[in-house]
Amino acid sequence: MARPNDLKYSDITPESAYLNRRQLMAGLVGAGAAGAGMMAAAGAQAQTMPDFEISGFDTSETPNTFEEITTYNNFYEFGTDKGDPARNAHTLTTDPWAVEIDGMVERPGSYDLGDILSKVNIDERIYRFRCVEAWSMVIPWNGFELRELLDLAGVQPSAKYVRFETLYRPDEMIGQNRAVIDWPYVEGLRLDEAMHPLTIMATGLYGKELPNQNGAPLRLVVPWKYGFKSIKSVVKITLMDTQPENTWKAINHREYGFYSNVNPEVSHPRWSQASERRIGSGLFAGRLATLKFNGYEEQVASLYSGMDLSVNY
Ligand SMILES: Nc1nc2c(c(=O)[nH]1)N[C@H]1C(S)=C(S)[C@@H](COP(=O)(O)O)O[C@H]1N2
Ligand SMILES: [Mo]
Repeated sequence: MARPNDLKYSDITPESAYLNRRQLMAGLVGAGAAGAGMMAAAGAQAQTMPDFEISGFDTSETPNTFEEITTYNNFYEFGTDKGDPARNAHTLTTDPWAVEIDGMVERPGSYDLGDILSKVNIDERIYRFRCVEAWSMVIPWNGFELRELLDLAGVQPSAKYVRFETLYRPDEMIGQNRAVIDWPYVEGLRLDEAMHPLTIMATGLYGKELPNQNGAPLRLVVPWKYGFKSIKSVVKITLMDTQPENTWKAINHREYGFYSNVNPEVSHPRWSQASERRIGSGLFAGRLATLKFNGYEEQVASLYSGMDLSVNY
């Protein structure tokens, strides 16, 4: 399937033209045998599953609208209601921006974002996105593989984990003036998860610059994990040999773990994870069956072979 490579900030694609292209591609896919595998995998839940396939990096599902993706958010630095980030995040200054990379790397230091962007390959990824709260979207990201950034810094052989930290700037992030969580928001990945080609640093949406409420100017996206792993507005990356703390696990380790892989078979202590509510009024909106590793089982299950996923949730 043809897909654009090296999409840059400057390659602005009007959303309507973009959707038409996507729908055309989805139509072409539908004419073939595609989708059968996913339908079979969904088994008894097939009736509630849209007919889609994940080909290469992209899902053929209709993306959520720009409006939906940018007005229904979790970004506690700007408030805890879903509409707060869209209302409040305009106060954030995202230029200049730099990422400090330290710990077990060959070339520690402050990496200017503009400089990073001149050295990596910006790509388009249409990913499924599943929040631990059991809502989901389909999001057309622009971004680059995290491993490209880690390679710029040169990961030392002793490193086993990657820690990420969000900006702490209460003057510009109104929610940080309340102790809702222990700021700054932090997250972590095992090194092999961080180096996986599905793991990206997003810099845009729909070919436009990433809106502040979605984690501008640079946010992690790990599509097979619950949304809270996808930390926003990253300013610091540390390579370590021990498992880093992550914010939601620190808040409540019984309810939120380090791995946080999407898994319909492992319930949250207060709700089932077997299904999800697709945001929006699109064709596939409504209650859908949740898929193991959020539909990316084929690509990532081998990372967890031999692990008990109900213990390592
Ligand atoms: N710094 C930071 N990153 C964050 C969050 C947050 O509150 N602060 N919320 C997380 C959660 S719970 C989700 S579901 C996603 C939401 O991303 P979206 O608003 O772009 O859909 O961001 C994640 N990253
Ligand atoms: Mo979330």
